[in-house]
Amino acid sequence: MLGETPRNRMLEREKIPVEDLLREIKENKELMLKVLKTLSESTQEKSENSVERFFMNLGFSREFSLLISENMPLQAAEDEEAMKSFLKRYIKKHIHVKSFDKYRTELLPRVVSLVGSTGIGKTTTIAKIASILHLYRRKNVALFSIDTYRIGAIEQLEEYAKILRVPFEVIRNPEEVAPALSRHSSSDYILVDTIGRSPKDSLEIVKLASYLSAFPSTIVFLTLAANMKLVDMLSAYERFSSQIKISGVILTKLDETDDIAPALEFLMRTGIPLVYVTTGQNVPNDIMEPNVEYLIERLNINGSG
Ligand SMILES: Nc1nc2c(ncn2[C@@H]2O[C@H](COP(=O)(O)OP(=O)(O)OP(=O)(O)O)[C@@H](O)[C@H]2O)c(=O)[nH]1
Ligand SMILES: [Mg+2]
Repeated sequence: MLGETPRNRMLEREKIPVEDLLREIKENKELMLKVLKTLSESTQEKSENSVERFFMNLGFSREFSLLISENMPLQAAEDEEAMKSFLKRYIKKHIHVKSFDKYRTELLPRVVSLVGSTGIGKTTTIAKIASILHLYRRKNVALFSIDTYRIGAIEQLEEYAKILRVPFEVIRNPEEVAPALSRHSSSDYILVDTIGRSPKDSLEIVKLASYLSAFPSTIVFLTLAANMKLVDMLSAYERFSSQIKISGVILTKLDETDDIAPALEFLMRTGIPLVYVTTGQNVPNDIMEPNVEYLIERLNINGSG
């Protein structure tokens, strides 16, 4: 007990038990730790967001941008140059390119078919590939057209066949495949164009699959246009590959878009090899074997800053 001075009386009144004091200190400490934790989380989130945003600004989806960000080492997030070189390495690692010649079949002639949505550039691309094989590489090529609708929409390929002076066949039902093949058994390549209406029509794809399975062996390439939306590319791949084994992708109309991120994202997400890209309407010039460096250049990473 303190002596009875006014000051001591005041201190006596304010006297706080030690336990209370300790509890208060503990509570303050916990509060401080909480504040610090929130502060550090929000700084981290902010930097994650800006990394994610960087990839989204290049045209990748939010989901994929997040995936790339998560795969990026922390040091790379520190400056934009490091992010750019990480992205280039990531694309090079995840996009597979396979040249047309690397697709081999046990049986000859080698049969290659193109499938894909309407108006995507299948017939034009077949004509380009036929020109490369026939005119430049002196291969024997025959062109087949699978006409699932018997609507006679075959003139375009027939015209190309005439120009190239290569044989042309129309397959109007699966039973016609075997005799047509035997008529062209001495060919090196048979390129098969497919005609359909809406690829959204799953019956149409089933029907197409029944024609393609009448070939003892065929390599099927899915044709997609670079200006398609990612969701449409993914759904075309899903729908076609549910019925038909897809061995690679041909990306058309690269000249028609400045935004090639969806196409690159499609290739990285599916892991399916890219066989050719086409860059215009001219037959046979506007086609090239894909070069990932060129695709990265087209992504315009350096101009995005
Ligand atoms: N800009 C551009 N146009 C292309 C390219 N490839 C094809 N086209 C054009 O796209 C249009 C459709 O091409 P087609 O080859 O007829 O397409 P398809 O897939 O055979 O179409 P359907 O047989 O109707 O399903 C034509 O006008 C072609 O000239 C390309 O790489 N770039
Ligand atoms: Mg066509």
